[in-house]
Amino acid sequence: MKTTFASAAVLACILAACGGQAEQTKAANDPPANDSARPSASAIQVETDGNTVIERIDLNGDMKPDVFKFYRVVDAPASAVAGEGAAGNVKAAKRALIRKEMDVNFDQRIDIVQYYSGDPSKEVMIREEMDLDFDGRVDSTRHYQDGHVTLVEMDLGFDGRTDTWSYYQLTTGEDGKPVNRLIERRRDNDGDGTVDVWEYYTKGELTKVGTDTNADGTPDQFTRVGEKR
Ligand SMILES: [Ca+2]
Ligand SMILES: [Ca+2]
Ligand SMILES: [Ca+2]
Ligand SMILES: [Ca+2]
Repeated sequence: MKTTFASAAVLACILAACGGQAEQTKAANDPPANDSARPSASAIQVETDGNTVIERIDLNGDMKPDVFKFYRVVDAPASAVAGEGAAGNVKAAKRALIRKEMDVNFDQRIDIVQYYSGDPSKEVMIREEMDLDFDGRVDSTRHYQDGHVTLVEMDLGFDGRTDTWSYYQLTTGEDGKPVNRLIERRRDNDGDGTVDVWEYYTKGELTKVGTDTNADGTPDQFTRVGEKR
């Protein structure tokens, strides 16, 4: 739990330092202007490999890249693909972010991988994998749809096996505004790879717990909880 909290703090810090994805994309194309918050031009290396553009960004100034961004080139003018004068009057190649890899604790090992889908400047994250305890194994996978998280898979036991699945649903709140809420959480408490406990949430609160007493993989006994009214 301590590790998780620490890495979350590091993560928040890095994300803030990175800025939005639009700003990053822009920073690579623009001359190093007056914005000192951005990584300097020398901190960003751009490489073209076939139809993919790879951007390497050094955030902590040790000359080793910590963020890797992979783009799919869309309708590229020949000059831009060849890496010649994307500046000036030549229109730069359109490119769509497809993957972003981050080393948030600067140990040269990737800790966060984000996957994107969509056309240039309309990219949306579809999945995010995180190694929360920096041992090289993914502990959390978040799945997104239309910008909202739908499922979070967690390895809270940090043994390399998913033990917690949280399902979310976009719904309308009491104030009429859209709200993305936890609706169900499944847990594998004994770590054998199968779910033992099903938690059901209503309006974000735990209302029912199901357990599997005959080991057939589905809940058969239910307990209502938190009945206040
Ligand atoms: Ca670095
Ligand atoms: Ca790392
Ligand atoms: Ca891990
Ligand atoms: Ca189990």
